[in-house]
Amino acid sequence: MPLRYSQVTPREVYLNRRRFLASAAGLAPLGKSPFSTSEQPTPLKDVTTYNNFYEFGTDKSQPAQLAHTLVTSPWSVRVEGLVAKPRVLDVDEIRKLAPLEERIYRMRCVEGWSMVIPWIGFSLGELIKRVEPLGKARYVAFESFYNSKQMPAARWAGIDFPYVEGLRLDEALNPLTLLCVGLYGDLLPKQNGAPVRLVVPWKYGFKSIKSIARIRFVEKQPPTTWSLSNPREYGFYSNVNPAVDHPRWSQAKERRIGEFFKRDTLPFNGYGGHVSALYSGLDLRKYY
Ligand SMILES: Nc1nc2c(c(=O)[nH]1)N[C@H]1C(S)=C(S)[C@@H](COP(=O)(O)O)O[C@H]1N2
Ligand SMILES: [Mo]
Repeated sequence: MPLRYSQVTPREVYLNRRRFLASAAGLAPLGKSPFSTSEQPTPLKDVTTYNNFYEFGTDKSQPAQLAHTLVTSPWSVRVEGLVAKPRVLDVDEIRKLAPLEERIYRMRCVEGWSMVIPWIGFSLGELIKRVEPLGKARYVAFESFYNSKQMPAARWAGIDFPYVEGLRLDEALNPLTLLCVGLYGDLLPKQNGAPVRLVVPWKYGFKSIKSIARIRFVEKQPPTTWSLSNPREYGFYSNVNPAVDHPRWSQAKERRIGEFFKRDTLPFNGYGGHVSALYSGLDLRKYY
């Protein structure tokens, strides 16, 4: 098997290259995060060519080929609902809200594959505290940008758009929940959800909504795309759980992209130490 760039490049050289790209992209300075895994990141090529982004087709190779039609500038995100200070933020304002960090997270797709990705962003809580949620706000609803002209393949995807997701407010405030503007030292590629997305590493990948246009604070549990389209198979919580099989396949193991043998899937994708307290008293079989 040929060696990959990331495997033959000394770690220092590739970290410097990333720091260079980051400052070129206006992303510097980059702090390092204590939340990062020390596992080997999945090669950039795989991270950017093996994607789920149904707005650009249901085949995992399609987003890399089709997402160039997404117009990411200008871009604004409406932050609204049950907050004292609703705001419309453009991407530059978002990037400057808090110091950017590199966070190397494990990602686990509900389909049974996983990756390790060096994301760039900051905790979503940094944005949340600036809009001052009201006492009645218990959930956060997220909505992706949708435009049928920029996303012509969406009409064959079999799900409704705009793509919507949601978190309980305490999940959204957990420091692991990342508001993400880049990966591998550079701005987010369009197929990975440019210019701003969510990354929720203890939940199945579909909770990590891409290309966000709207963030709304609400009282009741908001609808989510996959539970709307198939409630028998996908619930609101969707915490990674090797003990609860998907109705059509086991979730006990996963294939790390680039590896041959399967690995055991970990409860909460290995992040239980940070998040399991969020679910004490909740039956995770019922609330899947
Ligand atoms: N708007 C939108 N966000 C989305 C999706 C999508 O189809 N549309 N797919 C989800 C799924 S199923 C996964 S596994 C991750 C994949 O993110 P990645 O391509 O950056 O690895 O994005 C999630 N976010
Ligand atoms: Mo996924």
